[in-house]
Amino acid sequence: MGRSWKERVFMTLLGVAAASGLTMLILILVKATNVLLPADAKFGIVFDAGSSHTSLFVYQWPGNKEKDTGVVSQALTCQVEGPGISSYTSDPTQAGESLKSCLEEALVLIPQAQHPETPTFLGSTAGMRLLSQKNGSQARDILAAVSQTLSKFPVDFWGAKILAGQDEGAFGWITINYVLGMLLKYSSGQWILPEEGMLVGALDLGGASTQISFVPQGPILDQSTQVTFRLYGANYSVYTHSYLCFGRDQILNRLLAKLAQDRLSSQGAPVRHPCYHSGYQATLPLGSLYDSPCIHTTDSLNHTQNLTVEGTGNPGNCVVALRSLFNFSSCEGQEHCAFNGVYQPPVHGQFYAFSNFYYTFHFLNLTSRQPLNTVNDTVWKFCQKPWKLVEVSYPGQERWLRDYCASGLYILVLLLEGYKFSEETWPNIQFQKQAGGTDIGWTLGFMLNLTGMIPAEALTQWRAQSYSIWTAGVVFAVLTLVAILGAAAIHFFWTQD
Ligand SMILES: *[C@@H]1O[C@H](CO)[C@@H](O)[C@H](O)[C@H]1NC(C)=O
Ligand SMILES: *[C@@H]1O[C@H](CO)[C@@H](O)[C@H](O)[C@H]1NC(C)=O
Ligand SMILES: *[C@@H]1O[C@H](CO)[C@@H](O)[C@H](O)[C@H]1NC(C)=O
Ligand SMILES: CC(=O)N[C@H]1CO[C@H](CO)[C@@H](O)[C@@H]1O
Repeated sequence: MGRSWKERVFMTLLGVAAASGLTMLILILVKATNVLLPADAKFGIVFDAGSSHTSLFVYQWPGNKEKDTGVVSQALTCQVEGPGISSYTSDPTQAGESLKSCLEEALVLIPQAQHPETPTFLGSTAGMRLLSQKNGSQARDILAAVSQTLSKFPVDFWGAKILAGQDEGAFGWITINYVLGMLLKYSSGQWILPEEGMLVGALDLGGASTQISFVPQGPILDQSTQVTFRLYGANYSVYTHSYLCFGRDQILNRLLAKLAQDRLSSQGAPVRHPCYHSGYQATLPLGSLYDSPCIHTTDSLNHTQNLTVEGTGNPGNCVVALRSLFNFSSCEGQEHCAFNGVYQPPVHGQFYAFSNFYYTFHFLNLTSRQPLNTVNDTVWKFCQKPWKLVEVSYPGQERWLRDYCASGLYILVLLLEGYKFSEETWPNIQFQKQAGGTDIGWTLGFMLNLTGMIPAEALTQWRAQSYSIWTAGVVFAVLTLVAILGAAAIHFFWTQD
């Protein structure tokens, strides 16, 4: 009788051990397949239609992890041939045609079965903003032509639009903070919100506009410069402003137009350009300068005229000429004011400076966090080099070569006198094109926002699920162990009899 009682307990305990061991194995397998088996990658496509050219970006993320932070990576970039889409005013269909080959390249990379579910966007920036100011119907025609071309592709096309300057700044800020993992961190088994002080600001210099975006130390006193987000359960209040006509190309054109106008008194003489190297000489068509709404015509100018320009290589005079393109007097007597009467709280925290900030400083070898006086010296020395010497030193780079002096000095005037960075805050600026293998710009932030990939609320659900699997695993492990030990004990005493 006693024997069969012990036998039954023994068999029961073995049964429990087997069942609970099996359950534990299944849980481990579930966890492992989640981690090990890559869910099908998903893709998204964004066209960045800038004022001077268009780029395409393909982003990629694991299908089962879209709500995690920092898992979206850049899979491909493609530079569209030809000028920015805003240049196709006389032939809008060509604007659409120009985008085809990059999109075809993207579709080769993305598995065919996924094409229909690949969200595809086109965002255009200041070049189209200017065109829509100048001639709204031309801007609409171009967007319509572009949409018509892109909607013929087997992708999930979400449309082509002109981004507001404020969105361009805000999405750049989201991109850099997302890529750096500043919005959410995974640490010791859970998601945590990083401290606010870790957030970085974004400095973007496009062809036609420039953006500054950061979280200031104090409150933002002018609501028109504030954007607020709720990301992963935290609220962010970001200062952002976009200055139209302060992009690199527009500044260079405005500078030339200003110098040409100032020369009016001495008709016929060549324009002496302090930002071009000494010995540089060129004849430029004057008419094309006045196409832009950034440049105000004075009637007395004959626009069909060609302009003869001579470089003088004088960085001091170049800075004076660049300053004259800013309106600093409109900020006089106001405490938190940048230029052109725009409110700006004092810069705060680390900044990433990308796009033309990066390209210009990369050429000048100034992207390794050199101190301000080194940067100043380097730019001034470069400006003072004779054109002959510059030309032979950088063969094959003729296209922008004459402009690095002006854009280098412009960056210094903009950052120091415009945005009010100082010798003290200068080391907080990093000139960088990429972070974590992803180009810094507005495109990633734009796609994350539109596809709802950054949830407003915290990742509690994910955490709870992961936590309960983990707890259950431990419970079953203990149960298995107890049952096996129990069975062993019974067996031991039983065989003692
Ligand atoms: C805009 O462009 C169209 C065609 O290119 C032209 O017919 C029209 O007059 C322009 N409108 C303005 C306000 O310049
Ligand atoms: C600068 O801004 C002020 C105030 O907005 C304006 O009165 C002045 O005309 C501007 N100056 C120039 C040179 O544009
Ligand atoms: C940047 O560095 C490279 C390599 O050290 C050098 O050849 C080039 O002249 C430098 N460029 C400038 C603008 O100083
Ligand atoms: C900065 C920005 O434009 N954010 C937008 C993100 O998307 C939501 C809706 O999906 C908009 O309401 C926000 O304005």
